[in-house]
Amino acid sequence: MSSPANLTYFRGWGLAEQIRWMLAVAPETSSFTQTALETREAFLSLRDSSLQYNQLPLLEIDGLKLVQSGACVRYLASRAKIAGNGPAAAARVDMACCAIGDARLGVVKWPFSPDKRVHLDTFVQPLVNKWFPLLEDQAVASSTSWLCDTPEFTAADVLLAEATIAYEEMGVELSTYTKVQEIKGRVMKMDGIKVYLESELRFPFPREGDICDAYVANVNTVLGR
Ligand SMILES: N[C@@H](CCC(=O)N[C@@H](CS)C(=O)NCC(=O)O)C(=O)O
Repeated sequence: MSSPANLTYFRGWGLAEQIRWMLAVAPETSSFTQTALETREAFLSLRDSSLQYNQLPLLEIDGLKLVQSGACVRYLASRAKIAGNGPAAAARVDMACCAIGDARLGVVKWPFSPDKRVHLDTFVQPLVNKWFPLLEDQAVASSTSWLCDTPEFTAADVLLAEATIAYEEMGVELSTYTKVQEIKGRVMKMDGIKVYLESELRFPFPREGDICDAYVANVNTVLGR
């Protein structure tokens, strides 16, 4: 890769955090850079030059300007050869990545909910109750140590670890999902992930208070809301 991949988003997690983990996990892309937009003007200029559907995140890699977070994850998975080997495994991995994306909706919406306790009780916990037992069952049924029954880890394991940590940051209790926790533990020990989590590229989770308010203000300024 001639120049490092660059990810453009806001100063926070949102739809970009899965992409950051996917970049971090692969040695070829772990030295990525990022641009956190601060102004409406910067967004409008970027929108006109680079955003195919007028939306962030934007991943610039291999001479491409990729948008749509799911497409970015898929590209990185395929590039790092962690998308599943062969059509059947690739479909299993893709299904799991999409399911984890559904399960993760509570993370994306979290900073924007005015009452965190209500959001936790009415939106986050029902999502967790729906998805984590299914993901745990899948991990238990797998004949390997990884979610999708693959001999090596895949993008689904990386995204599962990321979503689990995000919910734990909100104070959701997930310790009973023991297989999910095992996968999370192994992903967190991966070199690129360890470096990323301790680096300046990693934003704090906008749990509440100043960090949350600053993130919401950043998004609203950039999107002109
Ligand atoms: N499905 C898209 C959704 C992207 C999206 O909604 N991005 C927001 C920021 S998180 C955005 O750019 N909104 C501006 C707009 O839709 O005009 C993805 O996963 O990337």
